[in-house]
Parts: sequence; C-alpha cells; structure tokens
Amino acid sequence: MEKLRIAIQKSGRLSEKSMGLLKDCGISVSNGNRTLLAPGKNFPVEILYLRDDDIPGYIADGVADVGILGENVVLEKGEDISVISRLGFARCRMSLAIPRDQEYKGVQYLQGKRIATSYPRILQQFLDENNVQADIHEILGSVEIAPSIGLSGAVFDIVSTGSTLLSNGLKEVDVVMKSEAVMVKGSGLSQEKEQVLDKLLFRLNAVMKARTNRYVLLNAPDESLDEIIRIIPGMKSPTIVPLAEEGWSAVHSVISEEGFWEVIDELREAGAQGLLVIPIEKMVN
Ligand code: PRT
Ligand code: ZN
Repeated sequence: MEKLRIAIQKSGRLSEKSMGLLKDCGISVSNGNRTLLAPGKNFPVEILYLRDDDIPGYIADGVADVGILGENVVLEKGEDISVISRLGFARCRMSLAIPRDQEYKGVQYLQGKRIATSYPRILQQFLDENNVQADIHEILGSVEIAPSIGLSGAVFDIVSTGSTLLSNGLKEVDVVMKSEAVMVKGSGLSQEKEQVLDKLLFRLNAVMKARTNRYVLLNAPDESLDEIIRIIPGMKSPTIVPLAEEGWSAVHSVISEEGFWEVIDELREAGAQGLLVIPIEKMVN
C-alpha cells in the first residue's frame, strides 16, 4: 500500500504535540532520534520532519501529502494547500503592537509608519483591506526589539501571553488573526493515499472529540431527571440507572468542555449530587 507522507515540525513548539496527536491516532514511529524520514509502525504512513516554514512548500510540491503546522504559516506562505482539520493546540494571535507610551486610535495610526514583522504577506493583506500605506520591514527573529533599537515604529508578531511585548515596552493594539495548529493537505493525492487519509481523519476526529468532551456521572432524585436530561442530552441520550435507594437514579452522559462549569452549575441547581467528571480517551460515533 502507498504510504501517506505526513510532514511535522522537527523541533519547536509544535513537535511534541504533533507527535502526541499521531500517537493517539495509533501511529507510532520507529526512530527515536528523528532522522528526516521515519516510517510509521502500524499504519501506512511516513513522518517527514521539517522546519514549519518549509511544510507548505513541500506539500504544494507533492513531496509531502499532509502536514501539521500553525495556521499563521499556512496563510503567510500562500501555497496551494487546504486546511482539513483544526487541532486545538498552539493557539496564538497575530497582532500589531506599538510602544506603550503611544496613543492608538485605530489602524490609521500605522499610515506611513515602518512595521517590522516576519509575516509580511498577512500584514500586507491587512493593511490593504484597511487602506493603509505602511513600510513593511521583514526580519526573521526578535521582531519585538525593533522599536527599541529604532528600526520600526510598530511590530506585527505572534502573541500568546503578551509578556514578550510587555517586557519590550510594547502594547498590543490590534489582533489581525487568531491561529492554532491545523492539518493541511495538498491537491492531487492518489486514491490510495486519500483512503489512508480518510482513515487517519476518522481517528483524528475521535481523538479530537474525546479531548473536548468529558464523561459525567451524577446522582439525582427521580423528579429532577427531566430537567437534567434537558441540560445534558449526551451522545444519543443519557443512560439512567436506578440507585439502590428508592426515588434516586444515576445519570451517565457526555458533556462538552465548552461552557463546562456553567453546565455543572445548572446540574447542581437542578438537584444533581455526587458529580464525577472523567476524561474520555476516544469517542467514536
Ligand atoms: O524551527 P522552526 O522554523 O520549525 O520553528 P519556529 O521557530 O518558526 O516556530 P515555533 O516552534 O516557535 O512556533 C511554531 C508555531 O507555534 C507558530 O507558527 C505559531 O503558530 C505557534 N505559536 C503559538 C507560537 C506561540 N504560540 C508563541 N508564543 N509561536 C511563537 N510564539 C513566540 C512569539 O514569536 C513571541 O516571540 O513567543 C513569543 C510571544 O509569546 P508571549 O507568550 O510572550 O506572548
Ligand atoms: Zn519557523
């Protein structure tokens, strides 16, 4: 069977989580020391380790079939590749920042200014959309120091906690895009490779769902069951098991991580007691 070639980051913020995700999909890799190309042990795939910036080009050229990387890099490279799954890690935003003592009243602030960035393409598009003419100065690393050394009046960079900006005397003034790790694929995969990819996506879906859901068990008086079922409908419908104590039941269901605490509050108000919340390993519909 033809092997699907998956490009992931060799070393950096994405590598460990990318490997972890593949592992959760049942793909283990035989080499410990990361050669450039490693065969998957129990699934028809090969793992290609690259710098994240090289992944879009390799996929567009057909050297790799799919890849895991930040959405920001996908957009910046502008290659003919498509996002097939959002992976929920390496979340960050791409923002404009200016010296803290400056007043920012809107994007027009940037008119005629010089902006340092490693992401000229995304920035140019944003400026065009806002009819701002600015001088984009591309630098590869340490963008955040550009204003303090007099290189630029603003920066456009990746922000996560914001502490890098803060410690360089900058403030975030506009979020241009939000990003997370995504899986991408190229066009023109063979039918056989598409089949392997379908299998992989099926597994990925089960893993992603499991990560964003929790199994919940609770006890409730029978008269509050209707209300509780309304709050947590579950995958199909919740399992209700009578307790040894007359008039009480146990409810088992699945709830989403999103709004998790609000749902827990609602359940308690409805009369639920003894709540247990358990992580789910895989979720297959
Ligand atoms: O060597 P290679 O080219 O493969 O790696 P790289 O150095 O280009 O990338 P890497 O590993 O640093 O990041 C890979 C991807 O992780 C990025 O493309 C983003 O999609 C995502 N990501 C998520 C981040 C961050 N969070 C992040 N905080 N990438 C970089 N940062 C840096 C940012 O550049 C800034 O210097 O962290 C600093 C900001 O962090 P805070 O927390 O101080 O705001
Ligand atoms: Zn990179």
